[in-house]
Amino acid sequence: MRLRPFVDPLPIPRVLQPLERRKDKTYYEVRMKEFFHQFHSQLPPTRVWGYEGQLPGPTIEVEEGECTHVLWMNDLPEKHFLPIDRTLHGSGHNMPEVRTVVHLHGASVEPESDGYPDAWYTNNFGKCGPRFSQKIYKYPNKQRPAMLWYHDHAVGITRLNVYAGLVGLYIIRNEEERSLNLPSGVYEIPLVIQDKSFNDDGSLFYPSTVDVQDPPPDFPDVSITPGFAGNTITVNGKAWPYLEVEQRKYRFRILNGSNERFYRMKLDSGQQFIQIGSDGGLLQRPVRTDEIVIAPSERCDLVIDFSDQDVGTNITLLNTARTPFDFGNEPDPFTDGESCSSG
Ligand SMILES: [Cu+2]
Repeated sequence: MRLRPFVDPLPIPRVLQPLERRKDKTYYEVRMKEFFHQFHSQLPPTRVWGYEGQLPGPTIEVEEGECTHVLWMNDLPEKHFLPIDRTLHGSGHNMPEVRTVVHLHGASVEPESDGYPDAWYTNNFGKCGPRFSQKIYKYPNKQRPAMLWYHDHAVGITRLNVYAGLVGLYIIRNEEERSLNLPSGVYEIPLVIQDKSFNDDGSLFYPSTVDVQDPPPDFPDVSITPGFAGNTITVNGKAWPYLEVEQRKYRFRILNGSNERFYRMKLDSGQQFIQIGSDGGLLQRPVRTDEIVIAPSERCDLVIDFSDQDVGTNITLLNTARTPFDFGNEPDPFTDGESCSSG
């Protein structure tokens, strides 16, 4: 089925409220769940996994230096709904199918709160593996304001769990950044970009058979897929959404949450982006640029000025990167060549 682009409005992930905010500690609880999510109004609801039953998960917003504790709870089913590649390290038949551990990407933390791949835990159904289903992680947030992201990191199935929807944003702020008067509130828009592919019944597609044409005879255990790029670009959990904007400046905080797809983004209006930040926070000074390349896991912080645009103008955010980057297939202008539109 060919999905019509730009029919669904861009959703904005809600900001998660802590259960407790004290002087010395802020405490959050986040539950990983299976649920059904509609990626496009032409698609039926799709089985996904997400934090707090949302895709992307709720955004966690903290102040620089605010000591934050998060209880990450695994409430997922016993079986994975995506095909597990048993040839990958850490993903053998002796392992519980559903393993999770949360990594806050870009955060400076103690090792026991890092969420390294072998620190996984199960939902406690399994007979093997550690007998617990939750962990408290501590985030000191002693770093510059920046947009980080949290995502699953379990050994051998990280790519499946992230593709299933275990993704969310984490924003560190401070007074100094607020004093810069950057577009904020409804004028600060997070964009979580992920590529997906759908089966005809609306379920998520992920390769389950070896896509190497002639597996070497002496190496029969070849991995199912070295990498996977979906043909449908979703932003904040919607396929090709649109955003209505006013004639003013907006701040866009972009995460590439795709498995292997890079994006080379530009605006079809020929406008420039004003890049103000990247993974680690604000740049020393703003940079004007015609296009932005963003690799998986990278973030970029952009200002786009719509004040010179006429009312009713449609502007499309285009992607021109080849996949695999930057020698594979050219993007199809009707599918992975566009990500969202504003007008
Ligand atoms: Cu990461």
